[in-house]
Amino acid sequence: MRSTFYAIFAVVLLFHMGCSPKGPNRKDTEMDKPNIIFIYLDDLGYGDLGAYGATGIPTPHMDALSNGGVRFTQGYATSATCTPSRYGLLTGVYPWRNRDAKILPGTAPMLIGTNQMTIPRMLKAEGYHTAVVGKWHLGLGDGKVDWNQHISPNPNDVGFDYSYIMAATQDRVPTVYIKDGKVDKLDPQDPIRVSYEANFPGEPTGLEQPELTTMKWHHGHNNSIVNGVPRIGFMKGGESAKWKDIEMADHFLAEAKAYVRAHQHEPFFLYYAMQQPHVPRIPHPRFIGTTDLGPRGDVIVEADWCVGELVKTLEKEGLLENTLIVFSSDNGPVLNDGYYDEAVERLGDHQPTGGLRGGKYSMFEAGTKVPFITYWKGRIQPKTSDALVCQVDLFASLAKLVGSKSTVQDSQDLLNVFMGKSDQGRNTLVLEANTKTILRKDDWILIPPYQGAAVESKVNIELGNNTNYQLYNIKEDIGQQLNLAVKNPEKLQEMIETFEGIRGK
Ligand code: NG6
Ligand code: CA
Repeated sequence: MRSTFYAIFAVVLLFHMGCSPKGPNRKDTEMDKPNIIFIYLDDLGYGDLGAYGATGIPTPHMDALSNGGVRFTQGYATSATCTPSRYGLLTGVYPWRNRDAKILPGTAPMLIGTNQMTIPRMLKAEGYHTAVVGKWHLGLGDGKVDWNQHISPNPNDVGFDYSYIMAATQDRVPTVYIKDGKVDKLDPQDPIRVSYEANFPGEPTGLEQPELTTMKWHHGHNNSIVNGVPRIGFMKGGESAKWKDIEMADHFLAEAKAYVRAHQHEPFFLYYAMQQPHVPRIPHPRFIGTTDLGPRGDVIVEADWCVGELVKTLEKEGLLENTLIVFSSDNGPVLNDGYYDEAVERLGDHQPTGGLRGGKYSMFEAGTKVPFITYWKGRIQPKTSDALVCQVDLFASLAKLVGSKSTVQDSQDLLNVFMGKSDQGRNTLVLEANTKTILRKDDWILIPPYQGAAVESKVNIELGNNTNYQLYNIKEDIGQQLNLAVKNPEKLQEMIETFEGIRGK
């Protein structure tokens, strides 16, 4: 009796002191400032995980987020390629407003303005600690980077308190990790040099010495060879700093877990930007053969395992009920993206696009419609939502969640939709692929006339170029097979006007 009394007394006292008995280090009021984690995959397609219909790739951990959260069927990246999508995600501004928002080389300058509002900057002002771990690909420095010095600007100059990144992509030099603006584990006696113009004399390349490669290039990807893999761009030196591709997943995961553990006593934002299943697809050996699909399937299983490990860490630290997880991908899927890795040959009946038309780089649906899940244990009730949502909306929605007054140009507050309390998403959305823009409005898609190849033959993806207007009703025709532009001139006119109203003529 006596001990029960004391226990109740202690709990009441804790509440009065503003402490939750569950998490003694986080005040109750901070439930309004949950930790926020973006798990962002690279080139993961709409149909690549079980929760979105895949049967050939086991993704139990991603599926668990989906089954316990809101699974969006109409969730979009802003763009069909990486750099613009990441720009839209972090700034809440459509990437087509920034003409430099294109796939960047590893030496490109920082794309986000150092005075520009970003999600981490907004959250920082609300008391969050903020970090990015993984793929950056938004440019670094001023275009004249000396990779042996502190690089500025870096992610820490656009709102992140901590950054542990690769500069661009796994297939681009420099193939090193960069921690808070400095190349990690660099030996000053062996300086790094990087160029996207010319090779450094005497350095082997995939083009000239293919016998030194263990992964064969199909198109592009024939410059410097690192770990047997020919890359885009030239690099010399920096041996001790070079990453090991097979360890990359474990390496970023360890960083992400350490960050969560270290910052659990304050609200934190972690942008966990994973590298899978972008090329070169190199799983840790323990994942080889976990699917019948070859490396592309195996790295998705590896990514799924990482997601599971991160969630387990949150659970173990008692943080799962106080953490909002947003899961998505930067653009749609591609099979052969420049290396021979059996992605095409071993596909079987797996459909990375989930039956959508196009793929990465494409104006068709598979370019930008991606898996999109919000998960918050105890706060978000499981459901499937057909609401139209875009990654560009996370800024305004999270600002609403944490009580920030900051606004940015294109982001809409869809917090209730992301929390599963409403199905009232956007009405219109302008999407981008290789600087070309299209309109989604309600169930309709307008692709204006564009010059260019119908199919990008190297990757075997339909790009959506056509010299005529294309109009699709994707509710009735999810695969975009029926162009209704001629049949439905009123709708076409309405769409053109809306598009020009947003985009400008
Ligand atoms: C392309 C690369 C492709 C990939 C892509 C960027 C060639 C021929 N192709 O230019 O392999 O790296 O850029 O992908 O070099 S993204 O997901 O980062 O946008
Ligand atoms: Ca990508």
